[in-house]
Amino acid sequence: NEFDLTIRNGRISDANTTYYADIGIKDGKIAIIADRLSAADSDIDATGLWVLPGGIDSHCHVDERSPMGMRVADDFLSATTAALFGGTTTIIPFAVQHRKDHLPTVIADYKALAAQRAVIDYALHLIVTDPNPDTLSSHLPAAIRSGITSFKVFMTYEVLKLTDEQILDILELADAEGALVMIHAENDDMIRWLTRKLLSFGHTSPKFHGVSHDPIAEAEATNRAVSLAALMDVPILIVHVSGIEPLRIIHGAQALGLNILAESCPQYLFLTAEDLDLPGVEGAKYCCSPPPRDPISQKAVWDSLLDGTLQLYSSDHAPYKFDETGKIPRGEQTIFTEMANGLPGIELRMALLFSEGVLTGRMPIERFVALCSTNHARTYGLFPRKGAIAVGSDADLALWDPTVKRVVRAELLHDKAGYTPYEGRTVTGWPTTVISRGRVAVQDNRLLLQPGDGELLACGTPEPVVRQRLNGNPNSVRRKFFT
Ligand code: DUC
Ligand code: ZN
Ligand code: ZN
Ligand code: ZN
Repeated sequence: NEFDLTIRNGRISDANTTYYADIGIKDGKIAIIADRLSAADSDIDATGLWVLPGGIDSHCHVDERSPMGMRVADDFLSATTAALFGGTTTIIPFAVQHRKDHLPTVIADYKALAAQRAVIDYALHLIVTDPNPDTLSSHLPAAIRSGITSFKVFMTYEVLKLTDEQILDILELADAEGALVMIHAENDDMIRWLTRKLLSFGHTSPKFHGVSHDPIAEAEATNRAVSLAALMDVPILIVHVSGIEPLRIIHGAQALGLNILAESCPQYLFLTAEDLDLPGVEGAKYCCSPPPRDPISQKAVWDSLLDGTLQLYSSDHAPYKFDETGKIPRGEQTIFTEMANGLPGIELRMALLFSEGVLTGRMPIERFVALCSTNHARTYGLFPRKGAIAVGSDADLALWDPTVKRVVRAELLHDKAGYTPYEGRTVTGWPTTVISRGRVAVQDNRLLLQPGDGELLACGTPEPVVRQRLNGNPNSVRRKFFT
């Protein structure tokens, strides 16, 4: 047979359409999609299964130091293994420049960590905390040319945040060099003021993390980020949008024709502030920034994923062990300002949405594929190599069994956090077979790939940057006078 692997009798969905066909794979790529193929020596009967593009998780933290100096629990082996078991075949984590770090060294070190351990393909974003002249004039342009075409900037956290003026510099550079800027939008001063007042009243338990990160602080910074983007007439991506207040601002900016992209994550669909209000430090298991909100915000995130206000659904996997080494540095004595900010979610990201969105009839399967895979590939310049079931695309596929029921247990997951905020939930539907570049990667609950099998992907120019604005800001001072 002319193919290395055939997948037959499956129900295929991409971001646009659903149909029944057979797939022939050769040299890691999809070679043919046809009504009927004869079986290759290696053949999978996908009768009853849904054949989807492998997921792309474009927001996850792997082998990274947190703003407070803690280290995330996952390295590239555990993170990519967990991703793979959950149907994700590409991840895009962050190489972090801490202040004073020499950017080329940061990137080289991070690539070395990944190359030894990743089992699936990965690309990289940068986190830029020190946009000094060297970084702006030579290191970032070089990084972009090498295939790192997106970077995240923070408006909060003392050790990470940029001033508005620095963000304008970054936006200008991104526009000139063809990169996409991702923004963590929360008002740092509001959070600090609220935190100080809460502590002075003796409010130290985990739930006050949520109180200190008020949605107004997120909405204000979102509006400011949108304003900076409008001034420059440059696209931006607002990451981890938590609820209705920032969504109103994003929706309004999009209605004006500004190219504002936005992402949300499982914690904003499936958790609320009440989860942070568990006895003792149990609530720390649900501590992330921005924090989970209320049912009104949950519904706003659902609606925005469906209507296109949000284009991306990522995990924001930021796993910290629930002990003194990670999440709660002083054990039972830990106060909310010391808890690590971040949740594990790389393995369950898609299964939660598949179960609660697709199988309940709330979300069309094609929208699920767009939100979990295709839109990530387009947004970060990996399409159509990734995120598509098409001739010539990488054979990264997940075969979902929509009848499997699983009770979520931390010990069944493959990340190293050791707990899951979704413990005890039942999900229906699971990717029982996963294929990475034509190799069967997970089958019968076994990992069939080796550390180092994953490859570094060079990202092209992000599609929102290529396509530029809808009508943009025709009055942008910069467009008029500085170009
Ligand atoms: N931002 C993230 O993107 N992840 C974890 C914590 C944070 O503040
Ligand atoms: Zn230098
Ligand atoms: Zn963030
Ligand atoms: Zn994150």
